[in-house]
This record gives sequence, structure tokens and C-alpha cells, in this order.
Amino acid sequence: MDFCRTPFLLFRFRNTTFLKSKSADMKRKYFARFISCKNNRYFSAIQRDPSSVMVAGSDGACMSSDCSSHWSDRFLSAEDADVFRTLKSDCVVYGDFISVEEENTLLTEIEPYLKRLRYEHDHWDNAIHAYRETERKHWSEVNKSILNRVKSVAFEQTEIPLPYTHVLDIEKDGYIKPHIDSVRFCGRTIAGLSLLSPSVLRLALENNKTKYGDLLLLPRSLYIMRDKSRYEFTHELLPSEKSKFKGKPVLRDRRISVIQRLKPDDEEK
Ligand SMILES: O=C(O)CCC(=O)C(=O)O
Repeated sequence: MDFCRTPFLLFRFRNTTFLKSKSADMKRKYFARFISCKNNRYFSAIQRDPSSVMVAGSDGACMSSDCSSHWSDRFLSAEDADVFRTLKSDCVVYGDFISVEEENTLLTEIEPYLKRLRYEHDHWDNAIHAYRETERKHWSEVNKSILNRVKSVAFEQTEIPLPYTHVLDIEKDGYIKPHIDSVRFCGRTIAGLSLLSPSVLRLALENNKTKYGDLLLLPRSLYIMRDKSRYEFTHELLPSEKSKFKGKPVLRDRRISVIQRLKPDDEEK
């Protein structure tokens, strides 16, 4: 049996890390391999921080079975254990945060405004390619209640959101280059609903771009980036040809995001 090709599960119960597999023989092999991984970063991450062991847990986080490739859960994937842990604690993706009907009511309100705008292409200094955008302060009652739901999940009661919601429409071939939102315009939290198309948002450590994690943003999902993930990681929306999640292509099409942000920190009080 090829160990590296056979999945195993690690899980934590009452302060003990368990290894789960289908047969005693497999368990012996897995355990041997597990021990032999003792000094690698994944094992030490597990030992240092029991909460990072969530394999097959309720959120489906897992360590790859070859002890070398990546950490992932349903919507987050990272090769580096520390990056995984930071992103796991400071950002979150909720799949199906809104229903298909709610997606449609948002689109019905947004589309007439967007259609009046032309997509912007090929400006060398643009952080975003093939996009159009608008900001909205006033929304229909039904959409206001959707946006309030986002706020109640993303922001603390004492925090003050920016009054305008940012709507960004990216063509099938569009993408967003790595950047960090300016602290002059935005506080510690960014919350975005993704509409229409799946996409991959990459968060890379600003001071070491080889260390990154990917968020899978399915239509109708909500992502929230706070604190380290917002200040210490750049974020970028990958172009179609690079859009992969856990090695599988993510077919990109036109995507609209509806983004709410907190007021800049020095404006909060
Ligand atoms: O479209 C998104 O979800 C991200 C937008 C973004 O990166 C930005 O506006 O700074």
C-alpha cells in the first residue's frame, strides 16, 4: 500500500491526538509514518496548539496525508502550517451566506447602475483589471436587511462601518493584483459577499510572498478578513488561468463583490 496516497484522519478528543484509519495494518503503517513526521512543522504545529488539529472536525480541516503538502478546510488552503493557523483565526468564509433569491435581489438593485459604466482595462497602474465599480449608501429595505446581516456577523456592535458599500464587478478575464487596503480608508475588518462566479482570493504574507493561503469564494458566500489577515497579508483575486483550489481548477466568470468595511481606526471614536 502506498502510504502517501492513502488518506488518514487526525483528530483531537479530550486533549489527545488520534489517528484514524480503516484497518489495523493501515493504522500501524500510518502511525509509523506519523511518528516519522514528528519533527516536521505539521507535527510541531499540532503539538504546540491543540486547537489547530481539526482534521475531520466539524469544519473539515485536514492535514494532507503525505505529511508535506498542505493544510486545508472547506474554503481555506495553505501550504504553511503557521499561515493556515493565522488565516484560520483571522479570516472566515461562510458558504451560502445568502440564498439564490437574495443574490437576485442584490443583483436587481446593482445591475442598472453597473450597466451605465464601462469596464476599465489595461491601465498600467491599476490594481484591478477589467472591472467597474460603484459605491452605494442607500439600499432597498430587503437588501438593507441582507447587508445588516453581514454587518452583524462581521463587525462588533461597537465598531462603525463605512456608510458606503463598495460594489466591484470583474469581467471573466479580470483580476485584482496583490494589495493591502489602505489604513487611511478602512479599519480592521473587510467583509465581502461574492455573487455570480466562484473565484480564489489569495492572501500572501507581505514580508514573505512565498507564504500564502487561498480562500475559495463560491457564489453567495461571505468572506471576512480581520486583523493580521487584513494588515499583514496582501490579498488578490486570481486571474482565471491561475484560479485553482487544492489543485483543482476553479472556473471563473464575471464576478460581483459587495464589500463592507469598517471606518479607519483613527476615525472610529
Ligand atoms: O472583490 C473582492 O472581494 C476584493 C476586492 C478588493 O480586493 C478591494 O476592493 O480591495
